[in-house]
Amino acid sequence: MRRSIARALIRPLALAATMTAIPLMGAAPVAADSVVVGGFPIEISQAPWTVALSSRDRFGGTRAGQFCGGVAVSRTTVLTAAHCVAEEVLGAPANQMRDLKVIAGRTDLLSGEGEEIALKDARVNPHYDAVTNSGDFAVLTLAAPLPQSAVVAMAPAGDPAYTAGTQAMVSGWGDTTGGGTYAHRLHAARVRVLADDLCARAYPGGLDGVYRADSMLCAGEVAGGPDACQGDSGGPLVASGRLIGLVSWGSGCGRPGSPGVYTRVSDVLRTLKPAAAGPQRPHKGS
Ligand code: 4AZ
Repeated sequence: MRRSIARALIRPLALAATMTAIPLMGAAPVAADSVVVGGFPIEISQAPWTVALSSRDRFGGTRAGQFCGGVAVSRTTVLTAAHCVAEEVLGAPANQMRDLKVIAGRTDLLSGEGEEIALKDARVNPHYDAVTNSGDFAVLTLAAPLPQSAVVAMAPAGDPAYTAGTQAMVSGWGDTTGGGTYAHRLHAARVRVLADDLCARAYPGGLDGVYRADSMLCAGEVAGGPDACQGDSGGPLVASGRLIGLVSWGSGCGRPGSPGVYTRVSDVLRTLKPAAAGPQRPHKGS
């Protein structure tokens, strides 16, 4: 049981919501730490690259079907977490889901603001490892372009934005308390890039997962507090105006000694074929 609860804590909102044996309230041990995720509401104009992934068919319409976050890296390309669009979460391969959409330009999920865009293609990183969580990203191609103003640049390897101590901001519609309180307005939290050994020590392997510095990025506050949480997965961590991470996993939310773990965007760039990150993809999805 302990093991399965620990697994549940590093799964997206989506999987938690679809698991009957461990419903959302299975996240209770996190709330028992009385953590506060330490964010604040923002307007979408303050982080216009933040998008919501939605499937009303799969997750219900009360929060516009939101189940994960994503980030626009070109007018027709959105990055998200691989674990958000894995078949076990969606119940079908992402490319076969008719109502899988990206919601852009919307602060409040309950409003009709912005646009809902269908997908032309969804590709999970073929090197994604669901056991270690390494390579946790997927590339979504949109059926219609976003405004250029919604696009954020990806920080290349060696960018000083990856340096420990750098201030960054994470945004999403996920759990704001660690206890299953899902936001309907967009929230953000200020976190700091942390040294790899902090996460290596926090996550040496075992129940909570293993930190791999080549494909993951460690961020949060050493003392706990501001952090991403369930439902934020796939969303952006931005520093100095550039995308450095995608929300991926962690042990609980905002706990001292358990920083947030993000997909390292320089590793995404290294893995992607150059064409896949470009503004246009000429081929049609399957
Ligand atoms: C999740 O389950 C999740 N505190 C995302 C981020 C973090 C923990 C869990 C980091 O989607």
